[in-house]
Amino acid sequence: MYRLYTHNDLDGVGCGIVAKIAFGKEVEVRYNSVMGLDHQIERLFEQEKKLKDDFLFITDLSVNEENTIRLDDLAKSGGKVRLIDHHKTALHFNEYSWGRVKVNYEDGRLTAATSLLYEYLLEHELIHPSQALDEFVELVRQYDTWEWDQNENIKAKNLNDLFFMVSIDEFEEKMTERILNAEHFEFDDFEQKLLEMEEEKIERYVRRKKREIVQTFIGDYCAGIVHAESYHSELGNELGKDNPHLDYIAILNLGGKKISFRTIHDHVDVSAIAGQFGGGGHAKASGCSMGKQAFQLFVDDIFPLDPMRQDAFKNRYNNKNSPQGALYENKKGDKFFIFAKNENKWILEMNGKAIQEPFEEFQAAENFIKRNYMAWLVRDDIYVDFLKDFYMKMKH
Ligand SMILES: [Mn+2]
Repeated sequence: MYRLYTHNDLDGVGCGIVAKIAFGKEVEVRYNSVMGLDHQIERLFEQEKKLKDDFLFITDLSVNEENTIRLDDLAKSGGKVRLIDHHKTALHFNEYSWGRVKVNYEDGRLTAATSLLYEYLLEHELIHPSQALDEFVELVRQYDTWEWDQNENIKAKNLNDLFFMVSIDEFEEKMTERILNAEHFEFDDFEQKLLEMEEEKIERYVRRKKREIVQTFIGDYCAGIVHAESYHSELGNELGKDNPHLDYIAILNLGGKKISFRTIHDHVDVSAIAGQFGGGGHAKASGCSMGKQAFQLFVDDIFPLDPMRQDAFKNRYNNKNSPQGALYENKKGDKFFIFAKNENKWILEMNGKAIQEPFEEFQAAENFIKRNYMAWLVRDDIYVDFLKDFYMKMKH
């Protein structure tokens, strides 16, 4: 008997699907939340006295110290255990004979739990490879590592959307059957239609959230904070790209008492930020449960603050990166003007006076005023008035 304990996200369920394809009825699969796994493993050890006869896989998740000892004892007494994961925070399991943790492939691509499990089973000739299965595993990997975004592989994102539209059981059953019977992994017409509708719905949701985001400093980092129950990955990505001056985006789910952290930057490791609150994850995507301290910092302290003002987006004249100058304003009415003296010398004026040394890039100047003054790009009409004054002053 095979047993698989895995995560309840797409990558975790991808492991379940791969296991069902390999072992059919010979495997029992359990899907768990990050927080729920340890309890389930503890129960398994309590209730199942003949674990030594089974093969136990744990994928896409880590276990706590007590369960590590249980697993190690089981392995040492002849039981079969494998913990297969791709999270940096799980690398210490490689010290055990049963740990198989790998973050990158030799060529630099990121791994996923689904691709690692598939490769493990291939290597031990426990699964028959097929074109459709290869394609499915690669879609899951690209989604989980966010490589799909760079590769513009919408199919990978669609797979995750579909995953959230149906129950885990339904998804597992449908995908397993499809991979076993089809030559290539494809969506059917009905799913295509559903996915189009879902995409529009997500766009509207993200647009609404863009108007609710709040900016604040927490420690040394400038954070964007937003409340949202769904679409965390999409939100983290869109809000991050829209606001490159923010170090990371924190997405709060008060009902679930959870926080997700996302960043688009290499200089921030959000697994470390989540770690401060007892959570973990990847450098660019992580999460924690919302304890008292996190609630204080991310909810209570910022509740009185107004949301960030959005940059004007229909301008013809007042545009970012324009050498003639871009005009910003803040709540106090201060005006910020960024213009180019030459190719890599961007001057920043606040209320008509140059502040700071010139910046080498426009973005650095904008980051400075957005982080320190919460300024936004103003609409064309204000820009035109400003330029009129500017010109009049020069005449006198
Ligand atoms: Mn994963």
